[in-house]
Amino acid sequence: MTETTGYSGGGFVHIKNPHLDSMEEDILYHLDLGTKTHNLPAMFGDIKFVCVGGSPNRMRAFAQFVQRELGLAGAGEELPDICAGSDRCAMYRAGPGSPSASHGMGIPSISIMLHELIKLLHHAKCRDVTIIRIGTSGGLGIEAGSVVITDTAVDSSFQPRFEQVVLGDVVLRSTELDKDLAEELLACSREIADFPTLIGHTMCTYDFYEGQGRLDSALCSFSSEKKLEYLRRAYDAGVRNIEMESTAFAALCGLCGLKAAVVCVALLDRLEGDQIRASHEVLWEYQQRPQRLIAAFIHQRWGWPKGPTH
Ligand code: R2B
Ligand code: URA
Repeated sequence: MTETTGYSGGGFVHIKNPHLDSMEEDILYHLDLGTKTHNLPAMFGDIKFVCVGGSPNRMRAFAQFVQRELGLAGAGEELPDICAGSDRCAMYRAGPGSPSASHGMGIPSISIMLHELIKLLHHAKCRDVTIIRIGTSGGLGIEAGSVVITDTAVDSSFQPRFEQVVLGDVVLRSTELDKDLAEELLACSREIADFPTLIGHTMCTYDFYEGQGRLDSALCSFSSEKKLEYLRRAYDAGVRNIEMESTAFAALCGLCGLKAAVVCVALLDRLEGDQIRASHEVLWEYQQRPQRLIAAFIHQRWGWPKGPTH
């Protein structure tokens, strides 16, 4: 069975679960929020834009960065973690109606967080929400430090699909992302001249080592030639970077009516090697590149005040 993306009218988040309506209370366990304990419409009803990324520290840095870049009130002050009661996810307000939240590493982690985040948007009655995942990745045939805007998330056979096992059956979900949003982001990148940005397919794997064809794993059953042959086939199929969340992200957001994009910086070129050798300073600067692009996007889309771009 294949489930495909569909946007409904009204811009509401679609929750495709009839059981939710009959629940007296919905506890969003990993976010430490709930429909009885929190006034979700008052806290989150103004959300138009959500940015998610792997690490709590990076998402706090992103919220602080956006506040600084856009000269918003509260810039420079300590930011409270909205999900402080949970050590699984962190959430910060990057500005009016725009939280930034962490999802951990890999598909199981991002799936849990997204189910709860999407229900949160539904309970809060949010409309017309855009969601962007920012992150790191391994590049394929591109310069380290390049930023890839994903047009299509593909699995490790280069197919645009996400396999979810439901009650023992495999359900195939489409991994379409919003093409117009990707183009809008690319247009914003032209304002930032000091790093390359491109659109390409992103391959999503279940593992960082064997799953991404690394030779430096604890177990390795293939030769260097086989690895390169696989990565070249991925390149020829249009893949320009590799990470670990994009197919699940694209599938869930698409099915629930959120306009979604994935923007990741490449920490290395996987055709050149496997180990991430750049210094902490260089990696820190690389990780700021997707954040700078998103700040330019927020400025362009919502007209927020604009501060320095770097
Ligand atoms: C990119 O980087 C992480 C692995 O180092 C993973 O979460 C991803 O998608
Ligand atoms: N994240 C990944 O998933 N792969 C890389 O090579 C680098 C970052």
